[in-house]
Amino acid sequence: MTAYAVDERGIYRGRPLAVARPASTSEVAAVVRACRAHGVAIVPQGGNTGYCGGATPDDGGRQLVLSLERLDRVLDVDPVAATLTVQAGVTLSAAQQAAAARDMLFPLAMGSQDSCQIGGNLSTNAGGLAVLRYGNARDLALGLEVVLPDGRVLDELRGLRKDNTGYDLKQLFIGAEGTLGVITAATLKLYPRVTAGVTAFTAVSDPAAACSLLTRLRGRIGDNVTSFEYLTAAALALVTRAFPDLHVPVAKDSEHFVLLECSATGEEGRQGLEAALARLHEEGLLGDAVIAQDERQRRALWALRERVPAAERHLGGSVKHDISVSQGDLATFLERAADAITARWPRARLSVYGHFGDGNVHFNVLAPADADAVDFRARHAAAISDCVHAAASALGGSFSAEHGVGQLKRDLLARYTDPVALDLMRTLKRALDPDGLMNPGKVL
Ligand code: 2HG
Ligand code: ZN
Repeated sequence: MTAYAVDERGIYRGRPLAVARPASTSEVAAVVRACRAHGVAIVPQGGNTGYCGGATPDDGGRQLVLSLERLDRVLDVDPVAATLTVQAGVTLSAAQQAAAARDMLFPLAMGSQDSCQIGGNLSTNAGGLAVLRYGNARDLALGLEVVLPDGRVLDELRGLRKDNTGYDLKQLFIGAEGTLGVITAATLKLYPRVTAGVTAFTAVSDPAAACSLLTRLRGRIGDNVTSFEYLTAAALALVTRAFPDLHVPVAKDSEHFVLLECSATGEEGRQGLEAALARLHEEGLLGDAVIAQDERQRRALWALRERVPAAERHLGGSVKHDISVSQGDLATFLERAADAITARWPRARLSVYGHFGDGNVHFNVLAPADADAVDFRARHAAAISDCVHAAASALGGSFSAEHGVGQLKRDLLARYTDPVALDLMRTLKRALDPDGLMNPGKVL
């Protein structure tokens, strides 16, 4: 059971009573009913790639892990309705491939896509690398099938684009991290496949310049800006140190960089996208920049961004943050958070990067180069996170923009959430799960 008992980051080590691996919705319902009859708590688990311990049982030996991995069938791809219906255990990359096989795009994308599963993506309302254009997992869900805490099945597996019949119940389960029921299948939105793309890597003078670049670019090509990722020189330096085969292709003396991707569908083509970038270059908004000329170069540019988490791990790990503020406040947040951290931990190393276009950055803090990383985190992680979260909160931001709450950030939810909202969440939890058996100790 070891693989199901430990979380991705190795922060939580649970002791499950057992692991159930049902292969159908009715088997999931049977497991839930049996657990209810015996007062056994259930911890739903997808690909187990979460960062907040949301899918890890406690160490009491009384919680059952309910793995969705055998619900791994693609049920339907409908290019006319532009929908994809999959069971919860289908991996994100298998869902993408099922769409591509019918010449369509399922746009959710993230580093963990070969392991993470659709059920987990929805349960955590996952974000990733193309939120700017296509939204979070929540925005891509049209219908859900859910096993409720009492063992009944809520069958709302429909692909309707318009449906105003009362409460939108599926939204309750998206982002609930398995605390209100178990998502067993979903009908998701598809998009026309991308026919041309331009990927560029550019130096920018500062975060405010990155913000202007994004605004101007969107003014020119609108939603065709698919990704807009920010990286500090320090984050890049971690990557090139951990992966010496990777190289920064532009002004190496710059402190700030942007990886941006624009994509077109239909006949629009690459030329329009390149022309927009050329224009911004003439206007001085793009600094020293490169444009990928082929898929190999595109992959190399993306590797610089996607491998930051692996580089952090490689160099001893980091105190991770996943904050968001409104786009216009990002530059202020970055400045204030960096000031707050360096004032108290002048030798700590910052690894700052992320989904700039979504107002979401990972403001990660590494131990000083000569310190023991594990010991540093044990002693300082809580105080460091307090500083970072306070900076986000002061700007009306969120302490968890994409990784969810789980057990890691449960107390933060209680601290930072409006009391009325928190009370409403607890009311919903009690109403749907009066015995408190669905993923207890997570979120609330
Ligand atoms: C990413 O954007 C992920 O790469 C992981 O959300 C961020 O490891 C992190 O801090
Ligand atoms: Zn991220």
